[in-house]
Amino acid sequence: TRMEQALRHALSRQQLSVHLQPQFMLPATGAPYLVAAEALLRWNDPTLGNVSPATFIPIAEESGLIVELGHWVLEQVCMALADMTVKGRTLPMAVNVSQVQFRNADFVPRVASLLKRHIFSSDLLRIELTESLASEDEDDVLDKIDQLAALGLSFSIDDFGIGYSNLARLRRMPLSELKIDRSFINDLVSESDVVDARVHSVPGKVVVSHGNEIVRAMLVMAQALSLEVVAEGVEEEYQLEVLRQLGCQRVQGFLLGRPQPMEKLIQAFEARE
Ligand code: G
Ligand code: G
Ligand code: MN
Ligand code: NA
Repeated sequence: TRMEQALRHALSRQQLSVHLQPQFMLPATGAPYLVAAEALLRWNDPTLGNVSPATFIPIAEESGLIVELGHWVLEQVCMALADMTVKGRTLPMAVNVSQVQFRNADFVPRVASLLKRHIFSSDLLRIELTESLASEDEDDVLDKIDQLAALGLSFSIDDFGIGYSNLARLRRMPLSELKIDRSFINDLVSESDVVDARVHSVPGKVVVSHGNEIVRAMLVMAQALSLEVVAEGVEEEYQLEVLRQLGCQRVQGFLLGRPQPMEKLIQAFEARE
Protein backbone atom coordinates (compact mmCIF):
# COMPACT_ATOMS: atom_id res chain seq x y z
CA THR A 1 0.00 0.00 0.00
CA ARG A 2 0.91 3.65 -0.30
CA MET A 3 1.29 4.11 3.42
CA GLU A 4 3.49 1.05 3.74
CA GLN A 5 5.69 2.40 0.97
CA ALA A 6 5.91 5.81 2.61
CA LEU A 7 6.70 4.26 5.98
CA ARG A 8 9.45 2.18 4.41
CA HIS A 9 11.22 5.38 3.38
CA ALA A 10 10.41 7.37 6.50
CA LEU A 11 13.42 6.09 8.43
CA SER A 12 16.00 7.00 5.78
CA ARG A 13 14.36 10.38 5.16
CA GLN A 14 14.42 11.32 8.80
CA GLN A 15 10.67 11.71 9.11
CA LEU A 16 10.51 9.72 12.30
CA SER A 17 11.15 11.02 15.77
CA VAL A 18 10.89 9.81 19.31
CA HIS A 19 8.76 11.69 21.79
CA LEU A 20 8.90 11.19 25.53
CA GLN A 21 5.96 11.29 27.90
CA PRO A 22 6.87 11.96 31.53
CA GLN A 23 5.89 9.56 34.28
CA PHE A 24 5.45 10.84 37.83
CA MET A 25 5.71 9.58 41.37
CA LEU A 26 2.59 10.50 43.33
CA PRO A 27 3.44 10.93 47.01
CA ALA A 28 0.80 10.63 49.75
CA THR A 29 1.10 14.39 50.20
CA GLY A 30 2.72 17.01 48.03
CA ALA A 31 3.28 17.47 44.33
CA PRO A 32 3.94 14.65 41.86
CA TYR A 33 7.54 14.53 40.60
CA LEU A 34 9.15 13.21 37.44
CA VAL A 35 10.65 9.71 37.78
CA ALA A 36 10.71 8.19 34.29
CA ALA A 37 9.62 8.66 30.69
CA GLU A 38 7.94 6.56 28.00
CA ALA A 39 9.28 6.71 24.43
CA LEU A 40 6.61 7.11 21.74
CA LEU A 41 7.27 7.00 18.03
CA ARG A 42 6.10 9.89 15.84
CA TRP A 43 5.94 10.07 12.06
CA ASN A 44 5.67 13.22 10.03
CA ASP A 45 5.24 12.50 6.32
CA PRO A 46 5.50 15.43 3.87
CA THR A 47 2.22 14.57 2.17
CA LEU A 48 0.34 12.56 4.80
CA GLY A 49 1.28 14.93 7.62
CA ASN A 50 1.47 13.60 11.16
CA VAL A 51 0.35 9.98 11.11
CA SER A 52 -0.70 8.47 14.44
CA PRO A 53 1.15 5.35 15.61
CA ALA A 54 -2.30 3.88 16.20
CA THR A 55 -2.57 3.94 12.39
CA PHE A 56 0.97 3.09 11.25
CA ILE A 57 2.10 0.62 13.93
CA PRO A 58 -0.42 -2.03 12.78
CA ILE A 59 0.76 -1.50 9.17
CA ALA A 60 4.37 -1.77 10.27
CA GLU A 61 3.51 -4.98 12.14
CA GLU A 62 1.82 -6.57 9.14
CA SER A 63 4.67 -5.74 6.80
CA GLY A 64 7.39 -6.67 9.28
CA LEU A 65 8.76 -3.10 9.13
CA ILE A 66 8.15 -2.85 12.85
CA VAL A 67 11.34 -4.83 13.46
CA GLU A 68 13.48 -2.01 12.02
CA LEU A 69 11.29 0.83 13.32
CA GLY A 70 11.27 -0.67 16.81
CA HIS A 71 15.01 -1.18 16.74
CA TRP A 72 15.49 2.43 15.70
CA VAL A 73 13.39 3.62 18.66
CA LEU A 74 15.40 1.42 21.03
CA GLU A 75 18.64 2.82 19.62
CA GLN A 76 17.48 6.44 20.01
CA VAL A 77 16.61 5.73 23.63
CA CYS A 78 19.93 3.96 24.27
CA MET A 79 21.78 6.92 22.77
CA ALA A 80 19.87 9.33 25.02
CA LEU A 81 20.54 7.20 28.10
CA ALA A 82 24.26 7.05 27.27
CA ASP A 83 24.36 10.84 26.74
CA MET A 84 22.65 11.49 30.04
CA THR A 85 24.98 9.06 31.79
CA VAL A 86 27.99 11.08 30.61
CA LYS A 87 26.34 14.22 31.99
CA GLY A 88 25.64 12.45 35.27
CA ARG A 89 21.86 12.79 35.33
CA THR A 90 19.82 9.80 34.32
CA LEU A 91 16.13 9.12 33.91
CA PRO A 92 14.71 5.62 33.42
CA MET A 93 13.02 5.18 30.03
CA ALA A 94 10.41 2.75 28.77
CA VAL A 95 10.06 1.56 25.19
CA ASN A 96 7.01 -0.13 23.67
CA VAL A 97 7.98 -3.37 21.97
CA SER A 98 5.56 -4.99 19.58
CA GLN A 99 4.97 -8.75 19.69
CA VAL A 100 6.29 -9.01 16.13
CA GLN A 101 9.52 -7.30 17.11
CA PHE A 102 9.83 -9.28 20.33
CA ARG A 103 9.32 -12.58 18.53
CA ASN A 104 11.98 -11.83 15.93
CA ALA A 105 14.82 -14.33 16.30
CA ASP A 106 17.44 -11.57 16.51
CA PHE A 107 15.71 -9.47 19.14
CA VAL A 108 17.81 -10.50 22.15
CA PRO A 109 21.22 -10.34 20.41
CA ARG A 110 20.36 -6.97 18.88
CA VAL A 111 19.40 -5.55 22.27
CA ALA A 112 22.59 -7.01 23.74
CA SER A 113 24.61 -5.31 21.02
CA LEU A 114 22.91 -1.96 21.69
CA LEU A 115 23.82 -2.32 25.35
CA LYS A 116 27.45 -2.93 24.39
CA ARG A 117 27.64 0.07 22.11
CA HIS A 118 25.86 2.55 24.36
CA ILE A 119 27.16 2.80 27.88
CA PHE A 120 24.55 3.25 30.60
CA SER A 121 23.21 1.26 33.51
CA SER A 122 20.89 -1.26 31.84
CA ASP A 123 18.32 -1.01 34.62
CA LEU A 124 17.44 2.40 33.16
CA LEU A 125 15.86 0.66 30.18
CA ARG A 126 12.39 -0.80 30.54
CA ILE A 127 10.41 -2.72 27.96
CA GLU A 128 6.64 -2.41 27.76
CA LEU A 129 4.96 -5.56 26.52
CA THR A 130 1.30 -6.05 25.83
CA GLU A 131 -0.85 -8.21 28.02
CA SER A 132 -1.51 -10.62 25.16
CA LEU A 133 2.18 -11.42 24.82
CA ALA A 134 2.33 -12.01 28.54
CA SER A 135 -0.54 -14.47 28.43
CA GLU A 136 0.56 -16.63 25.54
CA ASP A 137 1.69 -20.01 26.55
CA GLU A 138 5.05 -20.16 24.88
CA ASP A 139 8.26 -20.96 26.64
CA ASP A 140 10.12 -19.02 23.99
CA VAL A 141 8.59 -15.75 25.20
CA LEU A 142 9.45 -16.53 28.80
CA ASP A 143 13.02 -17.47 27.82
CA LYS A 144 13.54 -14.18 26.02
CA ILE A 145 12.20 -12.19 28.93
CA ASP A 146 14.55 -14.08 31.24
CA GLN A 147 17.54 -13.46 28.97
CA LEU A 148 16.82 -9.73 28.74
CA ALA A 149 16.20 -9.52 32.47
CA ALA A 150 19.60 -11.16 32.96
CA LEU A 151 21.08 -8.28 30.92
CA GLY A 152 19.53 -5.90 33.46
CA LEU A 153 16.42 -4.76 31.59
CA SER A 154 13.10 -4.49 33.37
CA PHE A 155 9.62 -5.22 32.04
CA SER A 156 6.20 -3.79 32.36
CA ILE A 157 2.83 -4.96 31.10
CA ASP A 158 1.14 -2.21 29.10
CA ASP A 159 -2.62 -1.56 28.87
CA PHE A 160 -3.17 -3.97 31.76
CA GLY A 161 -6.71 -5.15 32.44
CA ILE A 162 -8.20 -5.15 28.96
CA GLY A 163 -6.56 -8.32 27.63
CA TYR A 164 -6.56 -11.86 28.84
CA SER A 165 -3.71 -12.11 31.26
CA ASN A 166 -2.87 -15.39 32.69
CA LEU A 167 -2.07 -14.57 36.30
CA ALA A 168 -0.12 -17.77 36.88
CA ARG A 169 2.09 -16.84 33.97
CA LEU A 170 2.47 -13.21 35.02
CA ARG A 171 3.73 -14.53 38.33
CA ARG A 172 6.45 -16.54 36.58
CA MET A 173 7.77 -13.56 34.65
CA PRO A 174 10.42 -11.20 36.01
CA LEU A 175 8.12 -8.18 35.69
CA SER A 176 8.57 -4.86 37.47
CA GLU A 177 5.39 -3.02 36.66
CA LEU A 178 1.79 -3.08 35.52
CA LYS A 179 0.37 -0.14 33.62
CA ILE A 180 -3.35 0.14 34.30
CA ASP A 181 -5.15 0.77 31.04
CA ARG A 182 -6.55 4.26 30.72
CA SER A 183 -10.13 3.00 30.40
CA PHE A 184 -10.04 2.13 34.12
CA ILE A 185 -8.78 5.61 35.00
CA ASN A 186 -11.57 7.00 32.87
CA ASP A 187 -14.07 5.05 35.03
CA LEU A 188 -12.86 6.54 38.32
CA VAL A 189 -15.28 8.78 40.18
CA SER A 190 -14.46 11.46 42.71
CA GLU A 191 -14.76 10.51 46.37
CA SER A 192 -17.74 12.86 46.83
CA ASP A 193 -19.67 11.05 44.10
CA VAL A 194 -18.95 7.71 45.76
CA VAL A 195 -20.22 8.98 49.13
CA ASP A 196 -23.18 10.55 47.37
CA ALA A 197 -23.97 7.24 45.73
CA ARG A 198 -23.87 5.33 49.02
CA VAL A 199 -26.05 7.85 50.86
CA HIS A 200 -28.66 8.37 48.20
CA SER A 201 -28.33 4.99 46.58
CA VAL A 202 -28.70 6.39 43.09
CA PRO A 203 -28.44 3.24 40.98
CA GLY A 204 -26.36 4.83 38.24
CA LYS A 205 -23.82 6.23 40.66
CA VAL A 206 -23.49 3.02 42.67
CA VAL A 207 -22.47 1.22 39.50
CA VAL A 208 -20.02 3.95 38.54
CA SER A 209 -18.32 3.80 41.93
CA HIS A 210 -17.13 0.30 41.05
CA GLY A 211 -14.51 1.96 38.86
CA ASN A 212 -12.65 2.93 42.02
CA GLU A 213 -13.05 -0.55 43.48
CA ILE A 214 -11.61 -2.18 40.37
CA VAL A 215 -8.50 0.01 40.51
CA ARG A 216 -8.24 -0.71 44.23
CA ALA A 217 -8.39 -4.44 43.47
CA MET A 218 -5.71 -4.08 40.78
CA LEU A 219 -3.45 -2.32 43.27
CA VAL A 220 -3.94 -5.13 45.79
CA MET A 221 -3.20 -7.73 43.14
CA ALA A 222 -0.08 -5.88 41.99
CA GLN A 223 1.13 -5.74 45.56
CA ALA A 224 0.58 -9.49 45.91
CA LEU A 225 2.75 -9.95 42.81
CA SER A 226 5.32 -7.41 44.09
CA LEU A 227 4.77 -5.19 41.07
CA GLU A 228 4.83 -1.44 40.76
CA VAL A 229 1.76 0.15 39.22
CA VAL A 230 1.43 3.05 36.81
CA ALA A 231 -1.98 4.58 36.18
CA GLU A 232 -2.20 5.61 32.52
CA GLY A 233 -4.28 8.33 30.93
CA VAL A 234 -4.75 10.58 33.94
CA GLU A 235 -6.49 13.61 32.49
CA GLU A 236 -8.41 15.11 35.41
CA GLU A 237 -7.43 16.48 38.79
CA TYR A 238 -10.02 14.34 40.61
CA GLN A 239 -8.58 11.18 39.05
CA LEU A 240 -5.20 12.11 40.47
CA GLU A 241 -6.70 12.63 43.92
CA VAL A 242 -8.62 9.33 43.84
CA LEU A 243 -5.42 7.55 42.77
CA ARG A 244 -3.53 9.23 45.58
CA GLN A 245 -6.14 8.10 48.10
CA LEU A 246 -6.02 4.57 46.72
CA GLY A 247 -2.23 4.60 47.18
CA CYS A 248 -1.31 4.36 43.49
CA GLN A 249 2.28 5.58 43.40
CA ARG A 250 2.94 6.25 39.73
CA VAL A 251 0.92 8.23 37.22
CA GLN A 252 1.12 9.20 33.58
CA GLY A 253 -1.26 11.29 31.50
CA PHE A 254 -2.10 14.52 29.76
CA LEU A 255 -2.94 16.23 33.10
CA LEU A 256 0.70 16.09 34.19
CA GLY A 257 2.57 15.89 30.91
CA ARG A 258 2.05 15.24 27.22
CA PRO A 259 4.44 13.37 24.99
CA GLN A 260 7.03 15.91 23.78
CA PRO A 261 10.16 15.87 21.63
CA MET A 262 12.86 13.86 23.35
CA GLU A 263 15.41 16.71 23.56
CA LYS A 264 12.81 19.01 25.07
CA LEU A 265 11.94 16.73 27.96
CA ILE A 266 15.59 15.84 28.60
CA GLN A 267 16.59 19.53 28.62
CA ALA A 268 13.81 20.37 31.05
CA PHE A 269 14.89 17.48 33.28
CA GLU A 270 18.55 18.48 33.17
CA ALA A 271 17.71 22.13 33.90
CA ARG A 272 15.91 21.15 37.10
CA GLU A 273 17.66 21.50 40.40
O1 G B 1 1.54 7.84 21.23
P1 G B 1 0.16 7.38 20.92
O2 G B 1 -0.82 7.38 22.04
O3 G B 1 -0.43 8.06 19.73
O4 G B 1 0.37 5.84 20.54
C1 G B 1 -0.65 5.05 20.04
C2 G B 1 -0.26 3.61 20.14
O5 G B 1 0.98 3.35 19.47
C3 G B 1 -0.05 3.15 21.58
O6 G B 1 -0.65 1.87 21.73
C4 G B 1 1.43 3.04 21.70
O7 G B 1 1.82 2.04 22.62
C5 G B 1 1.87 2.68 20.31
N1 G B 1 3.24 3.10 20.09
C6 G B 1 3.77 4.34 20.14
N2 G B 1 5.10 4.32 19.92
C7 G B 1 5.43 3.02 19.73
C8 G B 1 6.68 2.33 19.47
O8 G B 1 7.76 2.90 19.39
N3 G B 1 6.60 0.98 19.30
C9 G B 1 5.43 0.29 19.39
N4 G B 1 5.45 -1.03 19.21
N5 G B 1 4.26 0.89 19.65
C10 G B 1 4.26 2.25 19.82
O1 G C 1 -0.62 1.86 24.54
P1 G C 1 0.23 2.85 25.24
O2 G C 1 -0.08 2.95 26.68
O3 G C 1 1.70 2.71 24.99
O4 G C 1 -0.19 4.25 24.62
C1 G C 1 0.49 5.40 24.94
C2 G C 1 -0.26 6.51 24.28
O5 G C 1 -1.28 7.02 25.13
C3 G C 1 0.65 7.66 23.96
O6 G C 1 0.81 7.74 22.59
C4 G C 1 -0.05 8.88 24.43
O7 G C 1 -0.20 9.84 23.36
C5 G C 1 -1.39 8.40 24.90
N1 G C 1 -1.73 9.07 26.14
C6 G C 1 -0.89 9.41 27.13
N2 G C 1 -1.52 10.04 28.12
C7 G C 1 -2.81 10.13 27.75
C8 G C 1 -3.97 10.70 28.36
O8 G C 1 -3.94 11.26 29.44
N3 G C 1 -5.13 10.56 27.67
C9 G C 1 -5.20 9.94 26.46
N4 G C 1 -6.39 9.88 25.87
N5 G C 1 -4.13 9.40 25.85
C10 G C 1 -2.95 9.49 26.50
MN1 MN D 1 2.97 2.11 26.51
NA1 NA E 1 -0.60 1.68 27.71
